[in-house]
Amino acid sequence: MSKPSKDQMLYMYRKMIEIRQFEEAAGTLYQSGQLPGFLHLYIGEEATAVGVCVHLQDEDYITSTHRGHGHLIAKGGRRDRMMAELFARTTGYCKGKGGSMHIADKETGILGANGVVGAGIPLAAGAALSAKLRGTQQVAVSFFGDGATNQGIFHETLNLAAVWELPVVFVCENNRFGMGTPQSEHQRIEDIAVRAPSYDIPGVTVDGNDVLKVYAAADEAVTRAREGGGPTLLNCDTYRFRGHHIGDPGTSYRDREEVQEQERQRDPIRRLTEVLTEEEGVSEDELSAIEAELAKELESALEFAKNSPEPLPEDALNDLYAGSIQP
Ligand SMILES: Cc1ncc(C[n+]2csc(CCOP(=O)(O)OP(=O)(O)O)c2C)c(N)n1
Repeated sequence: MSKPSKDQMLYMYRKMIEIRQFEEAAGTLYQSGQLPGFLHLYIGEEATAVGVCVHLQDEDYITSTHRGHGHLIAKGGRRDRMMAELFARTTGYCKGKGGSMHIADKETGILGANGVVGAGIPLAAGAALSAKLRGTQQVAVSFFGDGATNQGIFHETLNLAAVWELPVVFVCENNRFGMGTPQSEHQRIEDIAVRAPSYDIPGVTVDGNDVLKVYAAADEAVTRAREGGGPTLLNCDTYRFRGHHIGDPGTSYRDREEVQEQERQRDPIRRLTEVLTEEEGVSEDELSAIEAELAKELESALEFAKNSPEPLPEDALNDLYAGSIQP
């Protein structure tokens, strides 16, 4: 099992903190009525995005979901431009017209968050096909939830990606629920990796809240894709600490005690903190300094977003269609 260096662990710690801080701030802003649109928080699932994206280069691609902020930050998305997008400002990644569920950035290979469940899966395969035809070493990664693995497009894409041996990694984030439906009520299987052998590709399940386990499994899957070995289904067992979206108290389909237990036992940031302090000789002070530095950076991101202009009504139809729109 490959193990990250201490520097890589510190990098992953930083990224998980960046995500957690962003999500906590977004939640507070939304609840105080400052953000338009919808919000699905990724809190508790940070290790999956970070443990996978640490293996990707700028030129590699990801496709994301409605719960996408963590994937985007892990892939190199900037928190100031993401926050500006959430505030619907012109400095946002989509000039304020996309919002949380549509953030995309060609420069960093972010092919988009996506409000349609499962819709990012074939986009990643398409990007992987393009890389293969162009003869580059690029890899595409698709993130999606357990609910998305019941969509027809999941099966069609895995089949074709296997047949064409595409450089793609399918990353399922099994956070145990599809909206208010527990996994046991939407599919008979528990281990989603068992779907991989039907397409003759490797399927691996790891503890998605242990960034070191995700790191090792993703290392293998990304290397396989990059070296021409075709796709992998990587199933990360995780847990959503918050409601499905910001307005969901999450009390009708799971017990408060279950959530508290998960938070106590499986917080991915706390787990990496323990490894860093107990095994890698990093002091609590060093970690607190990283947190403080990132909190300051987030403050600037918020200022940037709030002080940015709103889109003008006359620009409403610009950037929506290929080519220019004549009035
Ligand atoms: C095609 C489609 N069907 C239904 C919905 C409504 N919907 C939004 S999120 C969601 C649940 C998705 O669950 P999962 O894929 O497990 O992701 P999670 O929310 O758990 O991260 C559903 C059904 C949708 N957005 N798109």
